[in-house]
Amino acid sequence: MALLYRSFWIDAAFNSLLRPERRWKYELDFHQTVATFVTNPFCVLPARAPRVHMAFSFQDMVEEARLSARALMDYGEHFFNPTVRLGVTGLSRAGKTVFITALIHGLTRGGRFPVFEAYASGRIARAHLAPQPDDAVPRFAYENHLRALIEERRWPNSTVDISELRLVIDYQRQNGADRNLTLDIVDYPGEWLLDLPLLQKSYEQWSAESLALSREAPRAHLATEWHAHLSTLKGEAREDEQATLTAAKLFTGYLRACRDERFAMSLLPPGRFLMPGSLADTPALTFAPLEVPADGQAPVGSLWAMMVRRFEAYKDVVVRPFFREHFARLDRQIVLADALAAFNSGPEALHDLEAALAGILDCFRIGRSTFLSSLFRPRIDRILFAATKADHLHHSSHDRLEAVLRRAVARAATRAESTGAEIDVVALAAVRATREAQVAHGRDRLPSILGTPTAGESAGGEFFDGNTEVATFPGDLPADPEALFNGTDAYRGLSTGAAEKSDFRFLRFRPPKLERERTEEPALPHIRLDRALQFLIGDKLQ
Ligand SMILES: Nc1nc2c(ncn2[C@@H]2O[C@H](COP(=O)(O)OP(=O)(O)O)[C@@H](O)[C@H]2O)c(=O)[nH]1
Ligand SMILES: [Mg+2]
Repeated sequence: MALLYRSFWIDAAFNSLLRPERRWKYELDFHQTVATFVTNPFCVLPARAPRVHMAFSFQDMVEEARLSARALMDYGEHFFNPTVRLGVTGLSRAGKTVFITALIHGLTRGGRFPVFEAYASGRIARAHLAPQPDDAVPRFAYENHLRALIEERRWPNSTVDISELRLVIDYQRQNGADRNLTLDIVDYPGEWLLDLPLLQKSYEQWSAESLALSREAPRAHLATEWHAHLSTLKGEAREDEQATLTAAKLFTGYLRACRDERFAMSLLPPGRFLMPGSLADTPALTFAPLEVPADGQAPVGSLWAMMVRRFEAYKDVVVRPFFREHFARLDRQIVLADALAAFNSGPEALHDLEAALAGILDCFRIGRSTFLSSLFRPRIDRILFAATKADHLHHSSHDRLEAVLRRAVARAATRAESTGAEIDVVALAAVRATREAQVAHGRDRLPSILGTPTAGESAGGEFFDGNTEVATFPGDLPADPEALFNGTDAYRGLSTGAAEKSDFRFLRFRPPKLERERTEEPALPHIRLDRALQFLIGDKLQ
């Protein structure tokens, strides 16, 4: 049975709730949104792709030598100063910047973390920022992000590069001894992580997989223009810069369209095509798939050979340095996922998210199987998957959101058992933008959330000004996550409607209004951020 969920808006003090014309502005049928999986639209996932182990090449030997030098340097530093490198990743807009800002603010300014044991029991004397340690990595702009959140009540500007910040935690061990723990927090785009599987693929394999994926719904529709151009290309033809430029441009356009909010696809390698930074327009970012035999050999001087060369350059210039300089040095990892955006978009986006999470988990295995010595292995021994923005749901649904993510990660996690890492799942909101209330409707009491939609948001034809508080009844997630993955109702999500008619199931709320008590900086409210902290660093503070 489909349940009707409705939202309606109120003035600041609930008054207009009582005015009948303001009620039931629009309907949300969340139940249908999520119980919609008809088929499995995936036939080509990174996790299922044939696993080719690279021959141990000269390239690998050079790479190992570099890694070992790096590892020794890190070890020396670690010896005098126990350090945990915490990787924070997730696709663009997953909530990395907000998560790190809230985490640092909470630890340095007295946040409420009852489940973070060392903190709650008073063993943490203080936490403070220290100079950013890596000379070539931008510093995480904590102060700017915090000012945006607290003083301007707006979300921080989006960032597309890696950044890093060092936090030192002075604490007392359980046996009473005073210690300090250095926590290096590294914020890097999840898109880069999804590039790691390319290290194990040939150009021909990558081409075949990308093409197969682009022929699935809803991608096929978005790829029409690129496919039309592709059909004019012959891999054996002479190399041709202009044809390559056009192919790369159309291919990038297709990737960008997939990432659009309405489709919310997650699996879009090569990641740097969508965030090129200083590499924009370089040959390493100017290539595209071709229709060539997966086990074939490119003729010398051909278009195909040119694509192969550039694909290999992408690995050399982009993927390997990321692996060596960043990924291989992490100790702990949190992977943030905006599962609600995927629900919002429809079933394909959820399956895509599942595939992307599988791809991410594969990275940890790839690291282990590719490089031989234990010195060079990624040392990550705990991975936390977190569904962000849980404040869009009533607390009665938080466990269910967690269950959905757990279900999405489960398959990949069983395959990835050999990673040797402990894996957990949490639904959290790093910054809680909503409050909860029971709103009476006739005899029913609806578990609702209250928040201020950002200016320009609309629902049911109503546009919000950024100052009006709204009560919405976001609906429940299904009690059994299986219903979500095997459901037969055919809700198609945002991806089927025209962009301007999109029925967003979740409003964007402004960050919360905080009351300053005397001069003290107020703590940012959160949901389960302390549980994440306990899992990620709790054991290092014993
Ligand atoms: N309500 C709510 N929104 C959030 C939260 N975290 C992130 N967001 C929203 O998600 C957007 C992207 O977050 P951001 O941290 O910039 O993502 P990043 O690209 O992964 O760094 C923000 O602009 C907010 O609109 C949260 O805890 N609660
Ligand atoms: Mg960011």
